[in-house]
Amino acid sequence: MLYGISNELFISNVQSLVDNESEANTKATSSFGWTRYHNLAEIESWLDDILATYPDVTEGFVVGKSYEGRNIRGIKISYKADNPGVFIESNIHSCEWITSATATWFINELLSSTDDLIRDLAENHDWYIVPVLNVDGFVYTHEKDRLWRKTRQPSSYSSCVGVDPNRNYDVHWMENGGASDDPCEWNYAGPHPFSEPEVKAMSEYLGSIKNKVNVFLAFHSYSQLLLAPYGHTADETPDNFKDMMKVAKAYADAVDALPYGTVYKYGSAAGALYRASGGANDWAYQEGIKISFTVEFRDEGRFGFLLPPAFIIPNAEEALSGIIALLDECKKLGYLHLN
Ligand code: 0X9
Ligand code: ZN
Ligand code: ZN
Repeated sequence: MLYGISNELFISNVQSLVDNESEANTKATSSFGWTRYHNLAEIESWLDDILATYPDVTEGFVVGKSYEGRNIRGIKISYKADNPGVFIESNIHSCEWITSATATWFINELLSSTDDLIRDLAENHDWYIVPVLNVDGFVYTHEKDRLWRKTRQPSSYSSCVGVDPNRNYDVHWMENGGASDDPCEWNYAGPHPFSEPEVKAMSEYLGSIKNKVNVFLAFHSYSQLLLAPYGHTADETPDNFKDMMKVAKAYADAVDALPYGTVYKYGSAAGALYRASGGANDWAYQEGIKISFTVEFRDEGRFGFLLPPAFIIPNAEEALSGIIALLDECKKLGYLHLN
């Protein structure tokens, strides 16, 4: 999204959106589903249920601990040996609730759908999914400030709290004005690369399995974009950028074929959005994962981060169709080989 500007342009009364959202949340029953947004405790107990229901094909993992000491949890889904791997990082920006709602719906589909295409998708890839990476920020968005984006680690020299974790990876860190060195800014890169325990833990976890991962997707909102490397400059593109654009087009076309009329655009992060250094998908690419995207979900700014819960399932269906098409194209282009 276009930080600040589009918020003001499209959302004239953010508080009323926040109020509507929490009203929808209190009316709902306690059971898990995708008609409202859930807090971290609900997501974790749902994850426990899933792991208990599908013990033969799932495995819980812990990426590491957050600054405030919470576990960052993930799920691996594997139906057989020697599958290509797909890693999904979600909710690194804590206000982007649609990302974890989509990730949990997606996990549920992989495990419970009887549709042939989805069974193929589930059973012929190994899935590593982290529904909520920025756990401290996520709790903060539920309890204190709905639009909080950053981590919750205090600064040693400012009263402003938190770092933009998607500027904190050790990849062209702080280059070309792709992040801020001001702790009070929304895109503060942190005092040094990997200063945030969540980001450091993610890099170590992903680093430890990177040889098994062929595709990396970072779920974000909003703007309806697929963003390839790089974020720090538009003057340079990865050597397989053309392939990545084919893969992105396949995703966008698949979304376009659904009846919702949602349009996805694609390009490099710096080219199609803005300069943003130190991002997760650039880091994953640098580590050798050749298909590596930021996916910016709905919408285009009308609701922004406050996407009403009625859009969770449509958005998730778009992600599912998009990912099926994306992996299909990856396979055609030879990216789903074992390393
Ligand atoms: O600014 C970001 O981190 C992402 N947009 S968001 O509105 N969700 O904050 C875009 C990240 C683009 N990817 C890279 N810079 N690698
Ligand atoms: Zn550099
Ligand atoms: Zn984001």
